[in-house]
Amino acid sequence: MESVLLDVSNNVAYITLNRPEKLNAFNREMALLLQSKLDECSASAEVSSVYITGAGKGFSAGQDLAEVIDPNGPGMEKILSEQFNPVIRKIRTIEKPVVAAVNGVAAGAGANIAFCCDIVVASASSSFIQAFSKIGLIPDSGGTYFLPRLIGFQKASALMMTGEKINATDAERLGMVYKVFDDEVFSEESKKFAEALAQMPTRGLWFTKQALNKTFNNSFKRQLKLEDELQQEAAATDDFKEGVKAFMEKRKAEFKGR
Ligand code: LHQ
Repeated sequence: MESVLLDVSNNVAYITLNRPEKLNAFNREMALLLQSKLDECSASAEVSSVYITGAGKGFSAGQDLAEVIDPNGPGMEKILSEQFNPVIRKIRTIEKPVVAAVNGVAAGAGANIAFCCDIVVASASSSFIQAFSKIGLIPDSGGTYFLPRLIGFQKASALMMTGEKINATDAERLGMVYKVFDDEVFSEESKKFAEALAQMPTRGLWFTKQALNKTFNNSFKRQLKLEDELQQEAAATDDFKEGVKAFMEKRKAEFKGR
């Protein structure tokens, strides 16, 4: 079995991190495979949303620590530059919404991969740990960028320094997670969520993502300008025409993603 699985149905690319016996900790092969699966999702016209979850009881325990101390391993200098950072960049730049469906523990880079996704949903029994401080590392994989922006500097600072485990209810309350579903219905509900996104105007969602990608760095003035530019592009799509037409005709819109 591959360490990352990809299955496309109903216009959703279901990506499963698949090293359940290691709580889906990433070795080099797995990180590179996730990159190539994201590339496949990006290139496929059949894919309109991406759903990332973990096999078994965890989402991902971050970097496989056995590989870090393996003399034949990739070496510290490659783990971020070649393995995790490209994953984070691909998730932020893929022209489709990416849902992290956190089904269990998400630790270290595993948590921060979830936080860089467009929407994070979690099962009631899931948990989040900025595990890095416990082994003398700093939070990586975009964690120091996204987490303070999601939950505020103070709370991010505390979680990163203490390495405290946060349960799903608290994660939702803090703003790390959009929705929590009960364990019994998590798989079904989170998939329905990704399927609903796949039926939305894909280009419009991509323009929204582009605006959000810039929001933390742009001035107010530049952000208004960017909204104007992106809105012109959104208004030029067939989906916009169909959306307005369907509204006027009091029927459900049928979007084509273009
Ligand atoms: C693991 C792991 C794991 C290997 C569970 N590796 N086997 C960037 C730059 C360079 C270097 C390092 O990393 C990074 C990015 C990072 O992600 S750093 C942070 C790395 N992750 C961690 O420090 C988390 C380590 N794991 C844990 O603290 C616990 O496993 C958690 C709290 C996630 C879950 O605890 P439990 O539910 O009690 O499960 P467990 O500890 O029993 O784990 C189950 C198995 O998975 C076990 O294997 P075994 O053969 O004994 O059954 C663990 O050894 C293995 N595993 N995480 N990261």
